[in-house]
This record gives sequence, structure tokens and C-alpha cells, in this order.
Amino acid sequence: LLHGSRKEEKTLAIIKPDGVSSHYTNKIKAVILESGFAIVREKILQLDEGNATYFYSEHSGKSFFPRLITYMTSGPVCLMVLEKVNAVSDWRTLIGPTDARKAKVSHPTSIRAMCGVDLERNCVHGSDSRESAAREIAFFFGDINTGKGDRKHDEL
Ligand code: RTP
Ligand code: MG
Repeated sequence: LLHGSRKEEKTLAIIKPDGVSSHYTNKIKAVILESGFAIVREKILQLDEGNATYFYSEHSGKSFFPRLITYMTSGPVCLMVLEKVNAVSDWRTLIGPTDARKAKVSHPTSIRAMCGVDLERNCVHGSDSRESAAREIAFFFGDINTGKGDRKHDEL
């Protein structure tokens, strides 16, 4: 049965530098798999200023942008393409609100509540729409069906 709302989707997950350095990678991957996502691509790399700036360009000019770029380039990140029915919205629900400190109160079982620190250091990223997911996956993994175009990033 192929109905619009039951279609397999892909989304981009990132375990941010604080999540990797605090040794949350395996815990977060376990939660991902227990929640019914498949991890179809994965790599660890360190973002440079150029690709972090491009990736978060929707926030350029905001007061927190320079801090965000410093944070996101501060150490290795774990990039994953997740696949599941309704993956984009289900992954956003699983990670919880942006502010990890508030998440600990309002969504205590969310990943940001369990592994994040505050409004900035919230340990994980999730694509915010199907369009963002397609763009972000192509940026980091190229065309994941053909394997072409993935030359912008040096894997660790
Ligand atoms: P993300 O894009 O990383 O999945 O996070 P999000 O959608 O929940 O939040 P967004 O508004 O897109 O913000 C991107 C990241 O910027 C940092 N941030 N700092 N006022 C602040 O200091 C502030 N606000 C946001 C967080 O790391 C946030 O995830
Ligand atoms: Mg966002």
C-alpha cells in the first residue's frame, strides 16, 4: 500500500561536536534504531568554516551565528542519513525542542533532553522539512543513489 503519508522518507541527522566529544554517539544511534529508523549512510568528519556557514546559511546575520559556526566546527561530527516512513517529522519529534535546557523539563525523554546542554549545545541536528532534507543530504553525501558528487568533504 503506497499512500502519500506512508511513504519512506530520508532525513539528515547530525551528532554535533558536543554529542561526539561527550561519547553520546552510540547511545543516540541505539535510540535511532530502537525508534525504527534505518541508518543508510554515515560518516564522521569535521566541518570547516565554509561548509558550516553554507549549511546554516538560513541563520547568517543573526546574533548567534558566529557562535554557532565556532561550535559546529569545534570538533568531529557524525553525519547520518536516516530512513523511515515520516522520517523528517519523526526525527524532529525524537530530538525535541531546540533549547536542551527547556527540553529537560518539557520533553524529558527526547534526545536533546538526555544528551544536550543548553540552547546552543543541543547535541543533534534534524532537517526541518523534506526540501531541507534533500538539500542537506545532497550537500554531504552527493547523489546517494549513484554515489556521485560527494567530493566536498574529507572524511576522518
Ligand atoms: P538544528 O537546525 O541544528 O537542527 O536546530 P533547530 O532547527 O532546532 O534550531 P535552529 O533555529 O535551526 O538553530 C540552529 C542551531 O543554532 C544554535 N542556536 N543558538 N540563541 C542562540 O544562542 C541559538 N539559537 C539557536 C543551536 O545549536 C541550534 O540547534
Ligand atoms: Mg534548524
